[in-house]
Parts: sequence; structure tokens; C-alpha cells
Amino acid sequence: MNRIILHCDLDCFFAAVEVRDNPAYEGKPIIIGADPKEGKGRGVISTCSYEARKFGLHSAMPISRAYRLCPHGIYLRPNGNKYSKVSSEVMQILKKYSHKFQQVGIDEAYLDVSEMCSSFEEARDLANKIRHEIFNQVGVRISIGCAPTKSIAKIASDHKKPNGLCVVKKFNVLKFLKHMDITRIPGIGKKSKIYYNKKGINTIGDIISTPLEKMIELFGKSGKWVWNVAHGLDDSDVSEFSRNRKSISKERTFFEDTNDFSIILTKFEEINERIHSNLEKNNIFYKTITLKIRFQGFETFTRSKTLPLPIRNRKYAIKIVLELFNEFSSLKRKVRLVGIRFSNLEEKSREKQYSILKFVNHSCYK
Ligand code: TTP
Ligand code: MG
Repeated sequence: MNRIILHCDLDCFFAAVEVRDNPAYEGKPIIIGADPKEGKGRGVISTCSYEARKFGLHSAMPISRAYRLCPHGIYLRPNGNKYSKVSSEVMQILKKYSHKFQQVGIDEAYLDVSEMCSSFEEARDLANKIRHEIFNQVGVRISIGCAPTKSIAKIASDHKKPNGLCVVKKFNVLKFLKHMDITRIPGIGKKSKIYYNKKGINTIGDIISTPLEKMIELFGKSGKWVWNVAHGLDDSDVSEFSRNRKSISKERTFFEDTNDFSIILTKFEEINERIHSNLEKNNIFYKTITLKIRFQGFETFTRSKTLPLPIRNRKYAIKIVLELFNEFSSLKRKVRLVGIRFSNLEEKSREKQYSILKFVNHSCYK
């Protein structure tokens, strides 16, 4: 069966929510991020409306620079709780359309619609229906890419932003990709671009015309991945959990750096709960728990604990995370980001599940 994948990504998400809630902002350059303090502010842009992008503004740009480029813009602080709520409303709608659903960020998700759409024309109609439903029910716009693979669907959703729908059928893949810059391939960022350019690879067309063996010789494993993407041969599944996956993790950045323990704890609990729901759904157990913490100023640390046997226990996991976190509590610095990773994964049948008591009784915890 030919695969038909949709990649759905909200347009200028945080800014779109603010425009929805204040129609006077419609058509104006709206910038969400740190306080610009008339050009003296520190911090960066989270996102901005497409009107602001015309002035050269973009995510992660220092807010002081943004202010210089667009002093008449409307600068707003982010409202994380509101955006999380809107995100889950959108995801609830998307999920209805396929059980093969994978959320990959706060505002993007894949849907495998191969079972319900027998052609790309049907998928186009479905994608339009989804776009209208999201706009009518939630009030924000979403762009959708429709293609035979996840990576091309992602490139396609970006191609006609904002408020776009881009369908790339199998026989059109090479034509669609060939003139694009290599950074359109997910995973090739500014740094890898320099490396690829040095070897004469500038466009995706250059990748297409380079033999696979040569790509592997020049760029190793990543060369193989980009070659496959460029040829429409990425066969990764739309699934919250892939069998070859080595770890599962989540991290969250605080909207404002904090040293309030209750806020940090709530974030750890939220991450822990979300990962455990996924692990339970897929019957996955773990042996290693890793805490990640980034302080104000971007200094980042990780601490891990490996257990003698695989477990899956929310309460026990959070206990370990807090033990690991304790090592930093004396630092008294504000925290920017926290994350948890579970690795050394095992899939188990129910009968084989290990009891937490076994661990509590295990000598290494005494
Ligand atoms: P994106 O989907 O990357 O960007 P976007 O939705 O704002 O714009 P686009 O139309 O190009 O998709 O990110 C989703 C949200 O995540 C974005 O609205 C704000 C937040 N974000 C940050 O806070 N910092 C960042 O550096 C990026 C890239 C996003
Ligand atoms: Mg987006």
C-alpha cells in the first residue's frame, strides 16, 4: 500500500493565539518574547507574526536586534499556559483523523492517513477539512504537507506557509525537492550546511545526483539518511514509539528562568507523567533515568542512574529524578530548562512485568 502522510504545523503559533484573542492585532507585526525595553532588553524572540517576519525578524533573534529592525512592532510576553491549552485542543482534533498520530512539538504532528485515503486527491480533501475545522473550532491556522514520507510531508508543510496546503505525490518528489537548499532537509542545520557546501553539495538536487556510496563515504550515516530523504525513501513510521528507539525523553523550557522548587517539581512531574503514559501505551520499560538541567546562561548538566532491572513506575522515577536534582540544589542558580530521559529500553509482555517491590527489596537500594 502506498503511504500517505500528513505533517501539520500551526502558523506563527504563539503570535497567532494572541491575534485570535485580540483582533486589533490582526495584520500587525506581533512579536512574542522577552521585553525589548526600548532596545535595551535581553533575551530572544519566541516567534513573531508573518508581518513581523517581513522586517527580518525570526525565532531566537535577540530581542534588542528585533527592536532595532521593527521598533513599531507590538511586543508581548508569552503566555505558556494558554498556548499549551490551545495546543491540546488542536491535537485532539488531529488525533480523530487517524490512530497513527504522532505529536512532535507543541504545534506540529504527523498523521498517517493511508488507511482512510485511497489517493492523494482524497488526502487533499481531508487535509482541507482538517484545516477548516481547526480554524473554525480553535481560531488558529495550520499548514499541512501531504507526501509519501514523513520527511517530505514536513518539507511540504513548510513550503506553502502560512495557511498552506502542499501535496507532493510520489512521482513528483524529485522535481519538488531538486532546487531546494539542503537545509530544508530536517536535520541539516546551519553548521552541517557549511560542511556539505564545502564538498560541493548545495541543493537537494546535488544530493540526488550523488551516488549513495559517495554520500556515505563523504558524510557517513547522515549522508545515508539525507540521500534516502532526498529520494523519497524515508520509511520511518508515524508512531509515538519506534521499535528501534534507544531512549524516550522530553524537556521543557520555563517561560521565565526560575529557582522556585515547586515550579520545577511541577514541570518534572508533568514531563514524567507524559512520558509514562507513552511508555504504558507501548508497554515499554527502562533501566536508565537521566535528568537534564540547564541553568540561566545555558550551562547544561545531565545526571543518570541505571537500575539493575528494567522498571516502569511513575512514582519511583520521580523519586530518582529528585535525588539526581538534589545534587544541584545547593547551586541556587535559576533554572532555564529541565528534562527527563529514559533509556536502556525493553518491550515486555504484561506477565513478565517486574514488580517495583523487587527493586525496593533489591540490595542496591538498601
Ligand atoms: P515553530 O512551529 O517553529 O514556529 P511558528 O509556529 O511560530 O511559525 P511557523 O509558521 O514558521 O511554523 O514553533 C512553534 C512555537 O514554538 C512558536 O510559535 C514559538 C515556540 N518557539 C520558541 O519559543 N522558540 C523558538 O526558537 C522556536 C523555533 C519556537
Ligand atoms: Mg509552527
